[in-house]
Amino acid sequence: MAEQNTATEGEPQDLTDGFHLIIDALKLNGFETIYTVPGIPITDLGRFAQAKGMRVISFRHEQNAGNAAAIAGFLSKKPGLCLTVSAPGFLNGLTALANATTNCFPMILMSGSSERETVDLQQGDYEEMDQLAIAKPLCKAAFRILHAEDIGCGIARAIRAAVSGRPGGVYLDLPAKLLGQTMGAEAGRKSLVKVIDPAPRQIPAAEPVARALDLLKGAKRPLIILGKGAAYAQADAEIRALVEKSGIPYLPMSMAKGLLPDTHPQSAAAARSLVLQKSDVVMMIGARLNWLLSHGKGKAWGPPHAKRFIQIDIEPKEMDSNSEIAAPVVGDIGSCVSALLEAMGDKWKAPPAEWISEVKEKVKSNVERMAPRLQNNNVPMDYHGALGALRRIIKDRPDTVLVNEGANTLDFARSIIDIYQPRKRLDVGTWGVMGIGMGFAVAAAIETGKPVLAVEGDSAFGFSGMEIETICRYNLPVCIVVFNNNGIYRGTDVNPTGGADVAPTVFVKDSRYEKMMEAFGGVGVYATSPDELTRAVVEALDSGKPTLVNAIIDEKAGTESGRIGNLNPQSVVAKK
Ligand code: OXT
Ligand code: ADP
Ligand code: MG
Repeated sequence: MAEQNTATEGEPQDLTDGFHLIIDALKLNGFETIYTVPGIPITDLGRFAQAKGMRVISFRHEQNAGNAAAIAGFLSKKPGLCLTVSAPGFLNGLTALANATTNCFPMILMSGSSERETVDLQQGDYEEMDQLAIAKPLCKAAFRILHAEDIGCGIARAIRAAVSGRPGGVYLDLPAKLLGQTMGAEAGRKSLVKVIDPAPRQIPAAEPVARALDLLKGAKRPLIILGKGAAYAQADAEIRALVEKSGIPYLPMSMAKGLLPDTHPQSAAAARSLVLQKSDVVMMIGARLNWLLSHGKGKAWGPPHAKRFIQIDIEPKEMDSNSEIAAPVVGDIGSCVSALLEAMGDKWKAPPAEWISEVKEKVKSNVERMAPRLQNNNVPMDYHGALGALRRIIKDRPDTVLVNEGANTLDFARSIIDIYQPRKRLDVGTWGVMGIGMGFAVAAAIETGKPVLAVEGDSAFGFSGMEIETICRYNLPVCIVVFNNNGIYRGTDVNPTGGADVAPTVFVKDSRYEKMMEAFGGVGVYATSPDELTRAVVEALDSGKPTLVNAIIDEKAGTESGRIGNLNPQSVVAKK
């Protein structure tokens, strides 16, 4: 890192600077990859990081770099790093930072910024913005480093804030002046901090564990819900052991699918409504009672106050946030699940046989009802025909990472494509946000080294579609399937006035998305039937070549907002 300063009087002194101290601090703490868009004042930071052996993945838009960092955090349990320029680049990255925080993914957004003196007097600097103030309410913590000697401490604080307790996003403000600041190389080296035990285990006390087990023991119709916190925790063997030892049916939230294979005999995924309605004691492991679980009350949950909840979560404030939690177990999931397993002993009694068989019956009938639809070879394809083909491919290649966004494309894929391994399904998460697709796909390929299949609604794809150039540039094994139904939800809406503008949900009909991929040297395929789709995807996964399959879906097949149309407010004025 050192340069010689010969300008000073006397003995020449080895110097370092802000750029190099940041890189050294990151490397000291085991960071290997930065997701970024270069520009003033951080271009050289990316260059030097690459020169020092870090992987610097350069995107076409910061939101996608930020989404890549966020999902890298989810997959690795270490903060993902995103590096942006000031004001507009920072703001572009901020959506991803806020989304990461909402989803409890650890990431650090590092943005270059203008000089404090000019920003604070609002004198109109290049890309002037008080970024720290803007970031603060949207993330877990926000820090600014003003002096080179504080870089070690600043990065250590960012790491701890991102991964300890409930994980989330952290903003780190890097004023341009900091990057060029110099200090003695030896003093600089000593100022760096290696973070020891960044996410300490949080072991639950015996009492809450016993309380939870008492409740579970007395249950007639128990249910376990696994959320993405359980997937994040990487306590896969313990969680599986707990589910299997308890004999209790479990419901995976979408990103917890695969924690146990979806074909597991205790999976109640295909009996969702029934188990929510009829269960009497529900144990959530790394899942919140937010909108995705109807806040733990209302019609979906059966008669009011008939349920008792056990919740395992690292965040004590989560308890009672939506419904009363009869048995809170606060701690990290690995420790809590191990403690439960131990306290269960060897004589744990399986839940009543009537409950198990009721759930199994429902699963069987839902699965059987769906099965024939998944075999259809209709042209144009419907969601079942197309996703049936992809389901068979994933079954044969269970280590493929599935990225999924859209409305109908998302909702049908969630229930149709079985997942067999933990953290192999990445999707729109807590906000239902469109635009995660290509960022997640890039990071999934880089972080896991496994093939990636991104199943994208045509609208969803558009939010990050330019990153197919990034995928081609880094030659990543990503196969994108665009479910092209000519628009948002459906392609059939019409402008009621008969005017020249099409309806707001409708796109250019029969768009040739595959040609975009060809423009960058990737493989483009136009697929009109499940057979053609199968051939194209199998070939892509075999070859590892960046591929985009334009899958033509019947434009009438979808429904408004997929499975969540009920969330659309009703107009008091009748639709014409
Ligand atoms: O038990 P029952 O009988 O109920 O049956 C259930 C299961 O038991 C059963 N099941 C099975 N049966 C048989 N076999 C198997 N294996 C099986 N597995 C399950 O199936 C049913 C359903 O099961 P599921 O899915 O588990 O249950 P359910 O009831 O759906 O679960 C409830 C939820 C809430 C947990 C679930 O629905 C869920 O997770 N939903 C997430 C929804 C979501 O987040 N959607 C995305 C947002 S929509 C909208 O906002 C969009 N926008 C606006 C926009 C956004 N989002 N972001 C930004 C930045 N800007 C704008 C846009 C623009 S979507 C969108 C684009 C859409 O267009 P596209 O072209 O991209 O996509 P297309 O629609 O395809 O055109
Ligand atoms: P889902 O959308 O799958 O239901 P959520 O994002 O709502 O999942 O919930 C995830 C929960 O997991 C959060 O409340 C978070 O605090 C918790 N969590 C994340 N990591 C851990 C961990 N290592 N130990 C315990 N709880 C965790
Ligand atoms: Mg669509």
